[in-house]
Amino acid sequence: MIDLYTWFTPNGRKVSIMLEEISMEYEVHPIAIGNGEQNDPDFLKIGPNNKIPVIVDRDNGLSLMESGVILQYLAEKSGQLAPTDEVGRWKMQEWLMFQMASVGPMLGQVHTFVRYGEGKNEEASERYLNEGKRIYRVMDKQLSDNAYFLGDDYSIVDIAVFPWVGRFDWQTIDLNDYENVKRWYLNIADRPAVKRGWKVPENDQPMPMP
Ligand SMILES: N[C@@H](CCC(=O)N[C@@H](CS)C(=O)NCC(=O)O)C(=O)O
Repeated sequence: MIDLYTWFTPNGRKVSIMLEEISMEYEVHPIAIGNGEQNDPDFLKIGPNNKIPVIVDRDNGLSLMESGVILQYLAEKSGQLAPTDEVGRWKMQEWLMFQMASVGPMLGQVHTFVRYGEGKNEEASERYLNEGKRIYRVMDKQLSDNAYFLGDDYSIVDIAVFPWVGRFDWQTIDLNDYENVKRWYLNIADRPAVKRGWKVPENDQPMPMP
């Protein structure tokens, strides 16, 4: 049984989608980041970086922050959604680090400057939107020869990237400009576990469709 501390944001949704995919039992503890609940002293004991998501595994008492680590932990615990051969494991690290270091942080800046701060800082908006578009081109190329980021098999890398692409509307990105990303997105959006995980914690945000 996993305790999941989360909110309906891209990083939070990675973990709820993963838990739904592997059918692992979990209890949701909503942390309303807009109300500052991530700064609560009790939350900081398990999430010292003031951010969701965080999990606690009741089987062994382990608490983990950082979505990339949480996804790997759950893949290992369930024996699902991660390659087990040496080359496959390194390619998984490569693309997971790309998500954690580029997709998330840069598209997060696009949300900050292009959506929330629209018109306030043109230089920052342009810089991050250009970098965001470059990242979409990298993803489009990787998905041009591959059904999923790691090839033929759906994995935690796809789960890590999906909720970020799932804000293409906020990013003013037209998915029709990235046809391989669009095909990949529509395929994953259709998975029942992904639809369930998107709704955690309960929210009425529709999954945008290109
Ligand atoms: N590198 C972290 C980033 C987590 C993160 O940025 N979480 C956001 C929501 S998507 C958050 O909790 N923000 C609250 C805050 O910054 O105060 C991860 O991947 O888990």
